[in-house]
Amino acid sequence: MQIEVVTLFPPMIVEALRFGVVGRALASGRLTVGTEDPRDHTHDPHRTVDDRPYGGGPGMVLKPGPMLAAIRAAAARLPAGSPRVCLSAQGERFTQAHARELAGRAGLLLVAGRYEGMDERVIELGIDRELSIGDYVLSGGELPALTVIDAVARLLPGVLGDERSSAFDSFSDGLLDWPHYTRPEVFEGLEVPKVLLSGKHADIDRWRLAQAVWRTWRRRPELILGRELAPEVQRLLNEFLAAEADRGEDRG
Ligand code: 4G1
Repeated sequence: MQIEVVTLFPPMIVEALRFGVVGRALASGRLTVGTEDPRDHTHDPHRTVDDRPYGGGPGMVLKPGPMLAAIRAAAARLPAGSPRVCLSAQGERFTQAHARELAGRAGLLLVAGRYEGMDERVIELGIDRELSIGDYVLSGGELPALTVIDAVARLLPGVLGDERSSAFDSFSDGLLDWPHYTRPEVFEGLEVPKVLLSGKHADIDRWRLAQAVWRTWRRRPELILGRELAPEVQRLLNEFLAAEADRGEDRG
């Protein structure tokens, strides 16, 4: 897969991608990431990329000319029809479903903003969709772009060990993780749950799934409500709810 990022700070993207799983995806050539700097598409001596907002107010806005020229230059290196995505707080919330969808494409263009954001006409002319990684104020779209690249890269064929990808396609998909433990067996007086030491793999699988279901229900019920559940997950949830009702814990 080929990803191009339009950013005023190319090293922020390139340097951050050198490590771990994504670093290896790049080294193996399964992923390539290029950058395009809007400053290289300016024509004045100061290489100006920002200007004051029409209508007044604080802050600066990215000038449309250099932004759109950079988007077009980056898009020209990608397969025709590659999605052009702007990272912005106004976007749809980025989820694993978006990551899966984007990982199925041969190319992807990501545009990171700075200052107060982009001239709206750049979005109209050069962007297909806007994605947001969450509701907080940031100083730029680079970390969101890196978030999307990381989530997408791990879904590319051959990037992860197949053990893990297949485990995540099973019914635990869409649930929070179960608790993890490694040696030592007792740490600062806290023991590893006995079942994990039993060597009974069916029991261990059941325990992990139960932990994932219970934790998800407790911490992120919206991940479960209104979703089609695997029968195994539904059964565990029903057991959990029945036990909760018995203990009268449904009042909080
Ligand atoms: C209005 C958050 C503005 C921010 C409301 C999530 C935040 C890109 C994201 C902002 C950005 C809220 C994101 C804000 C983002 C131009 C430069 C836009 C940075 C910028 C809640 C600043 N997911 N924010 N504006 O943070 O790019 O993708």
